[in-house]
Amino acid sequence: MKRFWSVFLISIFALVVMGIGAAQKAEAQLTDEEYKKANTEYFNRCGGCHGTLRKGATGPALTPDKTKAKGTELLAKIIFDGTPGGMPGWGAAVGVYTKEQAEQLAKYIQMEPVAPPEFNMKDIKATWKIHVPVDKRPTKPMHKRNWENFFAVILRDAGKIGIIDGDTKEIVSVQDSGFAVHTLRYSKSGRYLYTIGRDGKATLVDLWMDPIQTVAEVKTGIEARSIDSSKYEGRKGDFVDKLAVVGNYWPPSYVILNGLTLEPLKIVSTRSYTYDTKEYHPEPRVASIVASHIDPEWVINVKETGLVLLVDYSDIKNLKVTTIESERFLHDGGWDASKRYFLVAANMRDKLVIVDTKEKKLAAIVETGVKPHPGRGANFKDPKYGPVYATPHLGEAAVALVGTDPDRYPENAWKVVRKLKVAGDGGLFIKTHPKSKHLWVDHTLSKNQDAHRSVTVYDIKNLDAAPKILKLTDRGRIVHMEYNKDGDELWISIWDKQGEIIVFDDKTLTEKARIKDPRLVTPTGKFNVYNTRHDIY
Ligand code: DHE
Repeated sequence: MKRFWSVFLISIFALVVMGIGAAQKAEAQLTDEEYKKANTEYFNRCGGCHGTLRKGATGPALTPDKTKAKGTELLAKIIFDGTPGGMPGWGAAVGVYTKEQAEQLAKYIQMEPVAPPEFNMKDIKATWKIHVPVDKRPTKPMHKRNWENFFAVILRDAGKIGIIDGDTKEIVSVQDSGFAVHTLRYSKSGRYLYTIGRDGKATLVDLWMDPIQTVAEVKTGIEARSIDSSKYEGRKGDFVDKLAVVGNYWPPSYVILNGLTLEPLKIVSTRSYTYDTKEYHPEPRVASIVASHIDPEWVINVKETGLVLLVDYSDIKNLKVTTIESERFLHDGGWDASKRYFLVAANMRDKLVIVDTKEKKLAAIVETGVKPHPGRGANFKDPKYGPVYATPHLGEAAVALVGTDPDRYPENAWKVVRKLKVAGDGGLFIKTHPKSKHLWVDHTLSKNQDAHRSVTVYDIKNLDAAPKILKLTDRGRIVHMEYNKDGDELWISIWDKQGEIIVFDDKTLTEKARIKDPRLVTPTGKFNVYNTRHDIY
């Protein structure tokens, strides 16, 4: 009799669950196949802005209580055409969805969100592979190339990284990586390249080997965006190439790795409470990470809670973390020229947060404009206002210059001292170099085709003069700039299925070369070994 009741209750429970599932599907009218596809697309393209749990971040929440009120037709139109608030038109502008696919996603986001599974140490360890053990690696460079002037280029949709010799402009090597790699960093010595895919797969590439090889890999989570190495030298060089850290979007955490093997050493969850309203947040994602040069420390920015973590890696068993309350929606950022202050965008709050890593506290928060997006930003000396840090904006056609020298220019420190007009909104990246007199700005996500195919270039010595607008392509979008080691060439990507890299003579602003190769599939970020390793931007 007891057995009868348990079977009966389990059957009722199963019927209820199946009923809910069927009701959801019926309501949303998606076949199993369509649901699977929409689910994958959501995590690949939408989760970054709207959150893995659809609770919102850079983009608004997409929970059924919000989406059902809008209905399939309007949601599909938004997905296809984009919004003035900065969401790209995934059909009309970016061209990755048909109207039918936009409609399927519109139906999907009206259904209850499903949380992806957790990913514990056992799961991480199961993905860890050493391809070339440390003792089988060379102790000096095995080729004659000027490896400090290599550029590692993200070949986004190919799931690969291209290594280009900055002197000869040859593609020296193409290495497999995670899915749609997001950002790259180097080890302190510069010989190792760290890559991180959106799928949480990190790889380690040894630039000294001939041929260049991926020597280790590990998947630290299900979604990730950031990685960095231990850049503090220590008294005896104890931290050189020793550790790395990955910032996960899902599960919300950071994972500390052995810098030479990528062996996973420690996972730290970032689930906690928002800094202001003290509400529990189940998905506070790790956005940018930078490594300090003055302390054994990473600056780890937690998006949804608005907390900046200064993580001391000198003793990871007894981890010391300074938790700084700042502003919500922390995203991307970089050092000021002195590398004491870290500036990070709280993009949905239109602000830059400035952290003093020497005093280990918040220095200031400054409003700069609609959705600042600095990438790692750009540092130079404004002829009138002294040292400044510059950021473009996603939501307005302007660059803000913020004073960064509280000792010599206290009246300008942490204030917007100038705003420079650029050719479009949708700005993602900005770049200059200590040896250059130019400031380059892209407008990659502008809806205006002329703008997203151009760059704005200012003369730093004469910021009152009108900038030059250079139209560079008739297809794709212009994205991300990087200098060579000597600071006399500027490299820029044409982000297209068959992409190109344009090399400018930075002095004359004339084109020096166009790197074209069938392997240059959707090139996005480019990272010069010397400049990235020393945080020169
Ligand atoms: Fe990025 C940096 C997150 C969309 C290209 N991007 C970053 C960083 C974060 C981030 C947190 C800072 C990493 C660091 O410094 O440690 N990016 C996100 C997103 O969440 C978002 C909005 C949506 C998503 O789903 O990923 C997003 N990013 C994009 C793009 O669409 C871009 C243009 C192309 C792509 O890869 O899809 C893009 N993001 C980049 C690049 C950097 C970056 C090239 C590194 C710039 C640098 O110079 O450091």
